[in-house]
Amino acid sequence: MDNKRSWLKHSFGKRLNAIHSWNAWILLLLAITGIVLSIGAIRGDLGGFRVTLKELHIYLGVASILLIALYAPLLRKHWRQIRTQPSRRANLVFVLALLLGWGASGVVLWQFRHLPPAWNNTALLIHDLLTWVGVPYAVYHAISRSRWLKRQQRLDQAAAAAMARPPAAQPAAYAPAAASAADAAAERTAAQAVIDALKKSPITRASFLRLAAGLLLVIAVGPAFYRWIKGAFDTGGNDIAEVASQDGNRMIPPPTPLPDSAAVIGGGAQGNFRVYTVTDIPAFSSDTWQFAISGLVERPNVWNWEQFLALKRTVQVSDFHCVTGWSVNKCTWEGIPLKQMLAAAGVKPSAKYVKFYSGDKVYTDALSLDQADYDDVMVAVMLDGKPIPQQLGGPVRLIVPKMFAYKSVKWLQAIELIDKEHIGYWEQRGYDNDAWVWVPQEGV
Ligand SMILES: Nc1nc2c(c(=O)[nH]1)N[C@H]1C(S)=C(S)[C@@H](COP(=O)(O)O)O[C@H]1N2
Ligand SMILES: [Mo]
Repeated sequence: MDNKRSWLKHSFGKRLNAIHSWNAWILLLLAITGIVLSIGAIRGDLGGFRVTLKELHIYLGVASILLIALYAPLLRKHWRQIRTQPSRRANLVFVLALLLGWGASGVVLWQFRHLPPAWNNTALLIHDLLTWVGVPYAVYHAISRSRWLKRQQRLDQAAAAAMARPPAAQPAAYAPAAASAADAAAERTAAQAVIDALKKSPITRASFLRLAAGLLLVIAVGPAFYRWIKGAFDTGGNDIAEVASQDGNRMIPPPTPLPDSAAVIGGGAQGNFRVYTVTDIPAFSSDTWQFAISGLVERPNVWNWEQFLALKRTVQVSDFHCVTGWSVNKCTWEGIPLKQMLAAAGVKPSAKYVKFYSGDKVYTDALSLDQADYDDVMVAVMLDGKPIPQQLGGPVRLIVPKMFAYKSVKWLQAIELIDKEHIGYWEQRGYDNDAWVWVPQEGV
């Protein structure tokens, strides 16, 4: 109450200034936490801190929305105040659009559990796009309005004022035509100086610095932005081809696709995978690669690549959802249904859980036997008729379509039947052990 009264007692200008600087600080922290969160390659280094960081990012986002609410009552007066300054008005409209867009898409991403994956996907796209545009804009805005640049601007103005002062009286100029040759030479130099000054481009120090800052930003951010745009709006799964072209796996022979897989019955994956790993990306060769099933089973088994390729495979089309909001729809996966593998191995009655080991030697996850019994849980070998690229978990990865993709262990090399619950890599670091993707509830 006290706070509220003192807030209202402040002058309009003071309140605006306070909101402006709070907004700047919150945006800075949001940008830092958000960008760190979005870098796939450092997920492993962040570990459990990632989850804390995400919470922090959400709190900051909520604070930023509250700040807009605090600003809303001042908007009309502020708008009128800057009516003669179109660049300020443009800036205000742009910044408000950014903040509202970030806020709305952020809330969707935060509440993803209660929303269809398609919403998530769109929200993430918007959130990312606004970040690509907004963060460089904010940096530019901060530089071009900084005290440092304002000082340069004052220097420019001072210089211009000096130029405008009339030159000191030059008695020589009024001398009769009998002027000496030396006087004529001096006159020529002075005249040339005027012409040179007129030839100089009107770029002032301040506008030059502003231009340089803008250019540097474009150079720094441009290429990455271009790559992101290309990936984000390319729904044909081009990225998979690009990722496949950099494959470091040497698996010989390559698997021969089944007819459904060769025909890509799903029509081709829609969307782009973000390559996630918590270790360096491991590489595999068919000379040494092995796959094992063991633990509480009647018939433990180990296969080499050729033997593994002889196992009976099926084809399924399913969607792939990461808990951070992106999805790849209509993936045509070919592989061995987990169910079939478990049946062949003979699960002992004492077994309760299925544990999955990645060839990166760090990542693991687990399913209960009930969960493992879903028909679409697959030990996948091919995606859209091609070997799974190394970066996407090839040669063999798990696919659990009904759950968030942190269950879909990449570089899968071993399955162990166990009797105690195992908490997977990300679940140990704060991810929900209940990984079911939102599904429309029928009837109930
Ligand atoms: N070995 C391993 N498997 C993993 C991960 C990982 O970091 N390492 N990340 C998981 C998460 S959170 C997701 S969203 C998907 C990402 O799959 P992709 O890298 O093929 O896009 O893999 C899952 N499986
Ligand atoms: Mo994920």
